[in-house]
Amino acid sequence: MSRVAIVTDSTAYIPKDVREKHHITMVPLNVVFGEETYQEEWDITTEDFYYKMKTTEQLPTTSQPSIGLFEETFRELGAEHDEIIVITLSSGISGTYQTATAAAEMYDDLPIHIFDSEISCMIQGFFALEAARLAEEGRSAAEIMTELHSRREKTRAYFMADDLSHLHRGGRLNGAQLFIGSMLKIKPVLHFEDKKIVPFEKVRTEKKAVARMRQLLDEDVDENDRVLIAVIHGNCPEKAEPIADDLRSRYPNATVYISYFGPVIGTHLGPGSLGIGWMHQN
Ligand code: MYR
Repeated sequence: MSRVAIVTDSTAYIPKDVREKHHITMVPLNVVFGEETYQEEWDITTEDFYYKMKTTEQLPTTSQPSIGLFEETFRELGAEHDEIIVITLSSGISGTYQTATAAAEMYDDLPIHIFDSEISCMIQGFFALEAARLAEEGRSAAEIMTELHSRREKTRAYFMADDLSHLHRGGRLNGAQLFIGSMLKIKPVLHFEDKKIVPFEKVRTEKKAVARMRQLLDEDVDENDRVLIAVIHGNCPEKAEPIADDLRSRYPNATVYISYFGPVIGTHLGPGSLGIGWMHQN
């Protein structure tokens, strides 16, 4: 039986106890305030990050994990596994996928497969949890990779930023150049297209953006579907909780999680952001 190790990066925001339970290894990205670099979760909590963002004049930036950190992780896991699968945030918004690929090419002791989730946050986490479940069943890395590719077709996420200037400043908003002046004043619904973030629809208020995201979910998910849903927030659980409660009663066979935009993603979305993402399970 093949022993497959599952690795994901910190932007999946899978809580530590859940990762430990499912033997998922996490490699952190970095958030940088001035001269200080913090590996998220290891050196800075989400709570401290949002406090710092509010109280520090200089806004943060982010960077991918070093190639050395991936190599070290592969070496450690290589001692007890036959293959490794790494699940990264979208290669269209971060160099993490490329760095993991370069590290894998330099390490030839065992096969390493890199999966581009083409998304991020808890939705990326759903891929890691699914991979871990299959690895626990004894499935090979090739079988797990096939399943992950098929799941990617059944995965959606929409989100909005309370203040779009963070995404604009970090250069992660595509296809909006012509509209950016007017867009900064509204709350467009965003999504991923070809691995990049693009506006999905221009909506004027947060209330309408949330209603639109709900409607998109309703259109794609039938009442009795088995589906994983995440309601994700940037330091505003009070906005996410009622949405999640409502979804739990509307979709009895769904598993609905409340998750968060941690430091790295929070740098680009800012506080007050909201997202809804889902993955069909059959
Ligand atoms: C890096 O510096 O490599 C990390 C860059 C991260 C960019 C994040 C942009 C926002 C992503 C929002 C994802 C929402 C998923 C529901």
